[in-house]
Amino acid sequence: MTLPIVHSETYQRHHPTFEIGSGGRIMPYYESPQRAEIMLEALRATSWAKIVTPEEGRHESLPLLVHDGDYVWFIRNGFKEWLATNPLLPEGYPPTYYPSCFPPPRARRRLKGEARLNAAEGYGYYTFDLTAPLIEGTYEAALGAATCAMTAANLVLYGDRSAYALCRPPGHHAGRDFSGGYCYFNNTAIAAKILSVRGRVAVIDIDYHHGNGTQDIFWEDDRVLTISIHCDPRMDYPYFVGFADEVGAGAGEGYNLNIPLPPGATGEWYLKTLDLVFDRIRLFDPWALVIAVGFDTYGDDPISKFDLITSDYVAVAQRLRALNLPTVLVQEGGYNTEVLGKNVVAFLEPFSS
Ligand code: OKP
Ligand code: ZN
Repeated sequence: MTLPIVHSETYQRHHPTFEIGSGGRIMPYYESPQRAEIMLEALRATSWAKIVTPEEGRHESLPLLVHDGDYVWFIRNGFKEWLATNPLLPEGYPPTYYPSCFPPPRARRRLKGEARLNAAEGYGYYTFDLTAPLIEGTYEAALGAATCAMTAANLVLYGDRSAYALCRPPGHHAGRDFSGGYCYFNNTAIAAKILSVRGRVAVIDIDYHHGNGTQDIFWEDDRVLTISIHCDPRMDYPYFVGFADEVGAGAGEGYNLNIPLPPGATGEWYLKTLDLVFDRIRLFDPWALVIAVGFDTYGDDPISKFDLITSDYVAVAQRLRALNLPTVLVQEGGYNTEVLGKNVVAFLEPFSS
């Protein structure tokens, strides 16, 4: 009865001070280091969690498995280059690179690979909202999270039945060449890509928000089936993507499945939806499963509008476990720090046997 929990302390290097919320309100950054601390503490207190340190070394080519080189370059160097331009820094918080200009529709194709030349504003090319700023430790933390996902994937490749990566910052909004929604490198996609060396892999994203980055990365891929159950984008973030008619393209047509649910969705509703998804997964016949785990589907999450309770996570996990596939679990969202501990324990326990 054990489950490897892969965790790296480097997440602490990423701690933006504030976020710009609805109505332009300045609020504390919801995706805080505290989230990981709380989940780790709760897991440590169980009998079955086996805390594992990530594989040693700086795996700097890892993000290139799923992201473009110019994008990775920017996440790695953009902050330093920006700081060297001596930007006007507001007082009272550490230097934080928020772009102030974004490419208008259809203009983006022009600057591919050249956006980096403008150190002061180039980041506007690479990020689609204002929740993924670059600070001094962002790259290190994002690389650390990617390394945790890789380590969990390798454990499963080499015979563990399941492994969990306690990733922070999260990754499922990060696409081939964009960040956003607290995400920089797509940890879930990295795990899936690694597992795909052995055959077909299914990704199921149960975070409250659409996994638009994962969808983007595997859009034309028929080897990785991407499925996301999330709040209807007409009603919540990421607003412009995540609709049911987005099914993939080229060879990947039919290998992306979006299931939007209305705000207020309960555990009962959620479980019924899961059953539908299982038919698609069985038909695809993958050798392994990657679960992008979010606890922001919880009723009292501060930024979300679903209505799940802790026992629902047990039921969801039991069903996913019953698929009987080697499984990598990758942490995404969940922002109610009062309940993150009990929810992560409830969800992971079925995977410990
Ligand atoms: C990341 B993940 C709060 C707005 C928050 C960004 C949400 C990112 C969610 N006022 N907007 O999928 O949990
Ligand atoms: Zn989320």
